[in-house]
Amino acid sequence: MPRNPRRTQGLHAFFAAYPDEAHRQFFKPGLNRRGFFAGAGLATVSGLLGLTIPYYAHMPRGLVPAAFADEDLLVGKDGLVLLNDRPINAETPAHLLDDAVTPTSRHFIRNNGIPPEEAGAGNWTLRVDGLVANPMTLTISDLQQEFEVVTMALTVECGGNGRAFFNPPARGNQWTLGAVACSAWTGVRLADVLRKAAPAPGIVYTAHYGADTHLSGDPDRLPISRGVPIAKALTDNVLVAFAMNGSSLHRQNGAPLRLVVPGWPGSCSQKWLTRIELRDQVHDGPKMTGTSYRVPRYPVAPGDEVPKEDFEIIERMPVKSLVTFPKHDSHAGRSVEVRGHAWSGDRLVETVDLSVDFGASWMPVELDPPINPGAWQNWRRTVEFPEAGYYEVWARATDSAGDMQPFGIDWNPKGYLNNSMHRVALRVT
Ligand SMILES: Nc1nc2c(c(=O)[nH]1)N[C@H]1C(S)=C(S)[C@@H](COP(=O)(O)O)O[C@H]1N2
Ligand SMILES: [Mo]
Repeated sequence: MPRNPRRTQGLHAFFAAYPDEAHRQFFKPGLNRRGFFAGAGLATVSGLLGLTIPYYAHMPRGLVPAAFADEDLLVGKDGLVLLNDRPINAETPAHLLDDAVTPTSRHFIRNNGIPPEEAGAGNWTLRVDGLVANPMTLTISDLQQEFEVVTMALTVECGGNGRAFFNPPARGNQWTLGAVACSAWTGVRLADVLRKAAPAPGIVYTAHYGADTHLSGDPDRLPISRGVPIAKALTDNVLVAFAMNGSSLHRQNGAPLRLVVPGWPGSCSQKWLTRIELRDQVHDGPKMTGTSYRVPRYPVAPGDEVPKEDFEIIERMPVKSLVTFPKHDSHAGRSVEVRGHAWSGDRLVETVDLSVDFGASWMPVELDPPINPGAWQNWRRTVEFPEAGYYEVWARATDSAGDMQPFGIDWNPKGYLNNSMHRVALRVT
């Protein structure tokens, strides 16, 4: 039993593992006879709040006090909205994604299980095995010494980003817009690592394994283990990354080692990466099969039941854009620089158009090329509003294959791939 749970394992994990003890330690009456906080040096809730808790006896066992609900979980994050605390899932409001390259503090968190304890990079190893002539176990310094180290800004978007807008609703984290980011990742190319392992002929798929644990606590169950077709794995912007925006990875974003597979569902980018296995068949790990990260092969109507065998694995993420300025539902003058980002799986975005008259007319923006392949594209345009009033700014990207963002959602049962247009309300004064 840790004596100071806030230092050793975090409030939430402590409450989950030892609800009675957490309750006893945290909710005992705060002040002793002499007016000091009681608790023999333990951080009681009363002590932390500087207040007694008159109704402490009624606090349900195992419930983390709301005053601390976000604080402990989102250390090192800035302005993220917590969607779930077990596992931790938090998204970034669109206006906080305004930077060309996403700072670590604004990179969303999508966990399927419980991250490993804070791990030093020193002892971490990556095993590369399966159907290879030269299986390897590499430390992070082996990776740094044996392969070229590169830094690239790479877009990672959760397959379920936008799920909150599905109607009928789809189960799962109710992401709105902010399960996407484009941080600068430093690491080595997965292709270089795999080539050194000498894949056997007939390899078709990778399988990725991480050190996080299943919510059930069962050590034999993995929370998630996904893979990608070998051709994707050999693309030269797929990285085994040990740094993010010039520092070590954030603990919740996979420290000390993760994959970054830009343009494909974020689930391909295994965090806390410990092993990559090469296979002569499609991977069948947790969240690869059934309906996970899959969509029907054909368009379906909301509410349709779709047989499991008609689902296919999501590969590239669809064309999409985000307005990061102005902030949704804000006030502005008559002249506004509207800006944001656009991306489309492994394709280029060719145009982004804006409408401020509910789609009656569209105007092109100034659109940058990606700063490297796999980065989102930044765009901007100054918009003049004819008079004061309520407006909506709509943004619509079109990619190199002619795919354009839809106005409405292409509905699917699990709520993936919502790339409908972003609409921002604006009060022009
Ligand atoms: N080991 C492990 N890797 C993982 C996950 C996870 O739960 N465990 N979640 C995946 C999913 S679904 C997404 S969208 C991305 C999110 O990366 P982030 O949390 O760094 O934003 O990580 C992926 N990698
Ligand atoms: Mo995801």
